[in-house]
Amino acid sequence: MVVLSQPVPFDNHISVIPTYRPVPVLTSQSIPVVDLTDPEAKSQIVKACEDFGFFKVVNHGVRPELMTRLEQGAIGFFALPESLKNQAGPPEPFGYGSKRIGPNGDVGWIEYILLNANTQLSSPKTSAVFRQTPQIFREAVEEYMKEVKEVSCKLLEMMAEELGIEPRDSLSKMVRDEKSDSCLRLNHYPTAEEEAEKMVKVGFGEHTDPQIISLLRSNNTAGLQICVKDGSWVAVPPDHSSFFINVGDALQVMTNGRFKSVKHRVLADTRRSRVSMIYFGGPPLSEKIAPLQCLVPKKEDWLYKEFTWSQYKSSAYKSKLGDYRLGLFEKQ
Ligand code: GA4
Repeated sequence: MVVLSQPVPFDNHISVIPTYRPVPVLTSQSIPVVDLTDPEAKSQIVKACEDFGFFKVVNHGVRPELMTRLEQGAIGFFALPESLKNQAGPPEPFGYGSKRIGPNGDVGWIEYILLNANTQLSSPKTSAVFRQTPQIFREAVEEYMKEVKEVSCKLLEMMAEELGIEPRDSLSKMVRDEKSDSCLRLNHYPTAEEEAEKMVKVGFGEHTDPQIISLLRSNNTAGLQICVKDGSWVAVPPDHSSFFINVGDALQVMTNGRFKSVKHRVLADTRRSRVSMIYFGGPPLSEKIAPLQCLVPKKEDWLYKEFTWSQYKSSAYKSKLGDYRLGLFEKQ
């Protein structure tokens, strides 16, 4: 592996997309919105996971004050001088990163902090994040992780019930496990006012999330786009009070392809900065991932081979962001 010691200049290799081809904006009619207090919520969630692998959740129970507190803390960190931020980087994969995403040459118009949900206190790079920030930031991170983990587990239990998966906690227990390999990503997509108006920068290139489920919350700056069934990209209107949920690769496998791991990307807004926080609910490293027996009893009907989460992760970290990672695990 080639290790670059110099930072990549801001403009180098970051893809740009002409803005004269605007993508359709998903309206509240077309984007699935699930109110968690609605008695129909379970069936709506399953339909959204089948049709889009993506939906928005309202009435989720996470305190708006906590969301704002975490956002403010993240803004505080990103406002620090580069030299201090760099003490928490480069990410391995946890810690502070700027422009480079993953170890294989992907770049974006972004800076970020990646935190492991379980060992954040013991990793040297993430301890450096908290050394540079006030104690209230660390507290906000911890409280937030607890609350979003609960929402993730609730969603996974609602899915399991609707799909008839027994026991009901078959999916959620992987995320609830104290060894669960979950993480939190805090992203900052800076403004780019000096840039030519005709082009927008790719903040985070197209990819699917490897884990089971992702919960994204952003400020009110646009940028997130999802790829729908016909292959076209649609812009998701931002909503700082809601969560946007992505089905991840592991859930696609466990449902034998019934739920789709949604391809998504973020285009940076040239005038307004975007701050997002994403919780990725993942299984423990030793967990075996395969289509669930109760959904697909006959092994010959399985579309995927069984693998451990640790095997999937190591292959993911050998891939480029936009690669189709599930290909390696499909049955011939
Ligand atoms: C995409 C989803 C999450 O942000 C992430 C990313 C990870 C990283 O940034 O370290 C990866 C990417 C993500 C998938 C392929 C590999 C790993 C960068 C990369 C090129 C934290 C994750 O789990 O997978």
